[in-house]
Amino acid sequence: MTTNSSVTPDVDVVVVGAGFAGLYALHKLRDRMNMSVRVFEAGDDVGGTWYWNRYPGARCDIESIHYSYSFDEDLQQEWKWNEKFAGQPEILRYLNHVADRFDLRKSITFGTRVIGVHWDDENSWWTVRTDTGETVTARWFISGAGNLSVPKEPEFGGIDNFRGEVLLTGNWPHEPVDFTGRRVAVIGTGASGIQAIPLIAQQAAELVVFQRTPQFATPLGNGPLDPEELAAAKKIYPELREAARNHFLGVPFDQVQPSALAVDAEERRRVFDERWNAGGFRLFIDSFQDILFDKAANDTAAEYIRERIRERVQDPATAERLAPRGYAYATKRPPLETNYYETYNRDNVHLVDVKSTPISEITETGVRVGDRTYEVDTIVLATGFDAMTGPLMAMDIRGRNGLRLADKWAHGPRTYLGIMIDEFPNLFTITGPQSPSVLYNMPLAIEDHVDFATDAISYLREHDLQVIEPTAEAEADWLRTTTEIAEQTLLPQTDSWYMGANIPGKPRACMVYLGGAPAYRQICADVVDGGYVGFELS
Ligand code: N01
Repeated sequence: MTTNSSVTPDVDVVVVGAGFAGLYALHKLRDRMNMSVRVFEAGDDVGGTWYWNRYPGARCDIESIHYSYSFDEDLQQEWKWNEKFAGQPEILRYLNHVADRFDLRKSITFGTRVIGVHWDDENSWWTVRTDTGETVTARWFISGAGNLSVPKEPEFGGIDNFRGEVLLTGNWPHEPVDFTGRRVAVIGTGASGIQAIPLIAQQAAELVVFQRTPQFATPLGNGPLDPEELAAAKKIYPELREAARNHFLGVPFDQVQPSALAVDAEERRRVFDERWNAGGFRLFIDSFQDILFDKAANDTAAEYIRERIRERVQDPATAERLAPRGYAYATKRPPLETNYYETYNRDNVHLVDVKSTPISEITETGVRVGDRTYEVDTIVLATGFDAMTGPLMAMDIRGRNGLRLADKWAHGPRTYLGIMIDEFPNLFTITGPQSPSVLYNMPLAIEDHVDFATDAISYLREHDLQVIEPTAEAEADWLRTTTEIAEQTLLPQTDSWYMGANIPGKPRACMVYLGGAPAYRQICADVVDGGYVGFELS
């Protein structure tokens, strides 16, 4: 490795993205570590996920008290959440507040997409190119490009032929969309579709929902956040954060019982009812510990949810079509809902099953399924994302000797700890594939990863070093570890974006570390305490 230390790059660090990850990384590097930083953001303002996903009903399904930054005590004390589960506008206001409070915008170049990230072997730095023609060199590169930021291309064609309006949940217009009097198609019933459908149904003249796989959706349980509850939480915020970080999902739940099979049917029902009524992710993560691991335990939760769906949907045939079968609960990311099932009791809402007969194409006037065309004025695509790897692949990242990340990951992602990649030195993937990421409360997952990256940078600087890179061996071990843990769960048996299985041709591989946030955090702490075990520093 030849490092020409007499020349310096344009900046110390380039960061991609101005969502939760990019904003915190910028603040930490620039304001706390006094480093030079450029941030590039494709959107015209801050917010990331919460900038793009403005569809009706877009809302976080982790409680607002917990789904927020913990890095600054004054910040967490001064911000007042209005709802138990914050809607997209409230979270976007929060992120704008953070940007203003720490004067972050001046270091961010908006409306600019990174289209090339190439390692310079001679100088040991990254050369970053943007779609506006700018080239910047940086010693370190931090991707805060998100996990669910590249929309999936649907399998059916013809969208360009449609004469009406096509809307994408993940890239929603900034002006409110008025569906009054319109015939609307929603394609997709994941978390986004399930949030949008009840609100679109209230306005549209007619709504046709195209469902491929029914979901195990459970109640969100939203409402105004009692100011007294918020004040009480703020008094113990540091303890709440600590408890959250020590929980599998990054929320301070503490009612979980060991096994759904160790109790009788009556007790199981009591636990499920209580968690169902309390809302949020409690049924999934705070009922019985073996739900994600044991099919028989999982079946008890799945049957419970099917029963509750049947109670809420008046037409038995529609209820059966909405009842998920053939895969285990929570092996697709479980959506949380408000009035979703009741929406199908409305006369203006129709459910079309496109599992057995898929959508063949979009025509000039509507959605074609088999020999029928559903004529509509507006099509809403809630068809999901090229999750986890898509945002990284989209930047044309090339490591040592020009190795393309797309080639390195041709058979699935390979990382060490989900944050660094062998042959891609000094590049940090915040909440990257094979880290807990989407199965951990995101702001906390992001803070942990940004802290890991910035601590590593500080360590290098303190030791007069410039480059950190995982060893091939550590990376191979991590792949083995994440795969072995995944195989102990039910997740690999289901086609989901967790497995890369929502995109035709994408390699099937588990995209998340399933050992839980506390175990993962301990592993990372041990790596650091051991002097960056599994990394080469130079
Ligand atoms: O995307 P999805 P999403 N024909 O991939 C269907 C997070 N999120 O945007 O299941 C017909 O889950 C597809 O069907 P199938 C959260 O992590 C969080 O809804 O592949 N249908 C599925 O029903 C979530 O998991 C919140 O058979 C087609 C849907 O489209 C993630 O983002 C809110 C199809 C896609 O569902 C992604 O959610 C929203 C086709 N050709 C999102 N192609 C919070 O509350 C796809 N589908 C925080």
